[in-house]
Amino acid sequence: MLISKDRNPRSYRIVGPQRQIDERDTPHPRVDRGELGDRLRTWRKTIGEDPLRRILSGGGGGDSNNTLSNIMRRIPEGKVNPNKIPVSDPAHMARNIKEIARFLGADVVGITHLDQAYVYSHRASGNAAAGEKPGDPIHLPHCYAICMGFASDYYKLLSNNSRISDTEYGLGNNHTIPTTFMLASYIREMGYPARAHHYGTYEINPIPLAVNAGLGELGRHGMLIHEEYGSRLHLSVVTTDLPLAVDEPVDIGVEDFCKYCMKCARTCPSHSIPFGGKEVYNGVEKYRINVETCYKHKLASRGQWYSCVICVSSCCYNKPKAWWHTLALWSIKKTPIPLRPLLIKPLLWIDDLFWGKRPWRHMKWLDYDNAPQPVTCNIPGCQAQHKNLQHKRLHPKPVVGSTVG
Ligand code: B12
Ligand code: SF4
Ligand code: SF4
Repeated sequence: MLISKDRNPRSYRIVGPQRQIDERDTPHPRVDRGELGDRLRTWRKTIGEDPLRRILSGGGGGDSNNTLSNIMRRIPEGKVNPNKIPVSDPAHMARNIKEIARFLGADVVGITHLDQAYVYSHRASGNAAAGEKPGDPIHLPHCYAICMGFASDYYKLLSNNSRISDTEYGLGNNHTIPTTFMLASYIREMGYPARAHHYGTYEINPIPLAVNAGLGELGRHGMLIHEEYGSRLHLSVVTTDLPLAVDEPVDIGVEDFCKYCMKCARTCPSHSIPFGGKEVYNGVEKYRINVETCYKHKLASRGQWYSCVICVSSCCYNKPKAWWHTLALWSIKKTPIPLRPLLIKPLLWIDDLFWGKRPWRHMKWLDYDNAPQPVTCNIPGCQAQHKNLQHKRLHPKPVVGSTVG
């Protein structure tokens, strides 16, 4: 059991000891073992009829050497250069490292202490070239976590759920790989140990680390929300012993917004996002989605898409870069916390008015077109008249104050 150093972020609270999570108990390995049902296990193995999907995420039918993340899972990390560059000013080094991370491709960067509570206890998959086997205990004694975010295109995600939003989401995952790999290599060449945690391989949970590093706050939908990019931000981390000054968590009003907004909960097609308050799980009080129903919603795609991104697109923080978005965020941050609801309620009304209660756009790109299609049911013998997959009644929003914790 580990006691985390409380950094007082507003979007979560440490209320007890935390145990490290075994990566084998996280959702993908559980699905691969069939614990969420045979249909989902088969789906994960066989989906992949689109070539873009196959290069971006792997999947059945493709050559794994055509998928960057699969290749990266098989290579060992480079050696640490024996000639260590001395660091006399960790704050100066932190500024340099952030500049390099941005130069190498990250959109946002923050640094925090590596809290062992967010390091997996055991690995789920092996890497023979690095001498790592599935089930091996993870030993990651580094002091710092350099957390990076890679933004996706706002409009492509608005085509949710479609092949277009899939490719944008898949590309974002892949964008994390080269930058994270190069930053870890750079630090090793400076003479300090460093490990890259990206879409190809993780030994840590990036979300709590990114919250602690000040990249944003944890939203009701369970993801990190950044003030400019919302949650259309893919996360990666480099852990290291290079001496660095750390950042503080930020307050961008997510805690207050999520109490009243609930747009993600209203639009989630699988009812996986809570309307109610936070809950305590593994020593942390935070919002918690129903991971199983969210994962199983993939079966509803009937081959038309792969990754649901509705909660990302719905979130009011997820907007294209514009002066009015910056102004709204600035006003929230400057308003004293007790007065924020007075500002949030009109902002939510404006959000629904201009961006819709269920943000979505018709889009054509390459030969893809996300216009609603009549659904062809793939359940043998099914006679039901299915509506198209975009058509959905919103879940009613409960009366504010009755269930919010
Ligand atoms: C398995 C997985 C999935 C599964 C299960 C969903 C889930 N939320 O766990 C499926 C395939 C359904 C999925 C869906 C999605 N995912 Co996903 N997923 C992962 C993965 C690989 C592991 C997550 C995990 O272990 N969950 C199991 C347990 C830990 O979940 P939990 O107890 O509910 O805790 C969640 C949060 O509360 C938080 N958390 C856990 N402990 C603590 C402690 C503290 C203090 C805090 C603050 C937070 C925190 O992390 C968990 C992940 O959401 C991570 C990458 C990674 N290595 O972590 C990406 C990741 C969480 N997914 C991501 C995204 C973008 C998505 C989707 C939008 C796209 C998609 N369809 O694939 C949806 C959004 C669903 C949602 N609302 O969360 C991003 C989130 C980025 C962000 N800005 O926060 C991640 C980080 C990948 C990345 N590299 O960027 N995902
Ligand atoms: S990814 Fe889709 S199904 Fe999962 S929580 Fe978000 S909106 Fe709901
Ligand atoms: S949609 Fe609203 S409730 Fe959901 S995470 Fe975003 S701000 Fe919070």
